[in-house]
Amino acid sequence: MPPQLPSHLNRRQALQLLGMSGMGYLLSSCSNEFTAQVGELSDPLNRSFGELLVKPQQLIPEFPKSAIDPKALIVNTYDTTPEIDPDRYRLTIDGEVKFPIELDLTALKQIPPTSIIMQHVCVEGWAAIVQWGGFRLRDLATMVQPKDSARYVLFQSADKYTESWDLASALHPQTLLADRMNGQPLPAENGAPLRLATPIKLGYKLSKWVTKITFANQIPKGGKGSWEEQGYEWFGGI
Ligand SMILES: Nc1nc2c(c(=O)[nH]1)N[C@H]1C(S)=C(S)[C@@H](COP(=O)(O)O)O[C@H]1N2
Ligand SMILES: [Mo]
Repeated sequence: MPPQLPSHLNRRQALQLLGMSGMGYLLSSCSNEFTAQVGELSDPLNRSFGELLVKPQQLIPEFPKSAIDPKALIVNTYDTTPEIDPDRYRLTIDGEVKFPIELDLTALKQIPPTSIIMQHVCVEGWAAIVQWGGFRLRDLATMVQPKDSARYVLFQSADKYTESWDLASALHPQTLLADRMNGQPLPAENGAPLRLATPIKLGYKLSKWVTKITFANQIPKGGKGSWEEQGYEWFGGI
């Protein structure tokens, strides 16, 4: 795939958007709509990006560094580990967003880094405490500015694995796109160059080798997720 330039924004403009605070975003684009709804309680699934960005979300307590158990994490892959050339890797973000974009790893590395020590829980009966390093998915969302119509986030992976999430979970401050594991670069079998990590969802929701993120109004037929389409519960919350 030849490198493609972002369609609406150049990389610098897109990254500059990251400097914009959540409040700045609201004041600039949807203050009236938001203030009209302040105080109203509604199903988180019905909330827009602008509302969710400022809505306080409960944080899951982190584990101490001493709890990390590198041997407990079992590689659990649906098919095989895909081969990804980091120089040719691009992450596409599209769908119901104002600024669809395609970013290479150099651009992605400019997003402010963070990390979390959390428990990874696989429904197949194992769990592991892992430290994931990367950046917040909400920072990437701020760059592309999901439209009010965006309610779900769809993830595509290089191994054809698919996932679909509710917008609130995707924007949770502890939901990361990770490129580091236990203080080291993320190994290929664990999802390099980029995988999902969050303490609020089960292991099967945490796509490895993410190549495309689509903000959507609906989940397409057959698009709930690789395991969900075979009967796993969709929300996959912990
Ligand atoms: N792309 C992709 N992501 C995936 C999977 C997969 O097969 N393909 N397996 C899922 C499951 S069931 C689990 S438990 C975790 C396992 O992550 P790990 O292999 O890093 O332990 O990845 C999840 N993400
Ligand atoms: Mo799993």
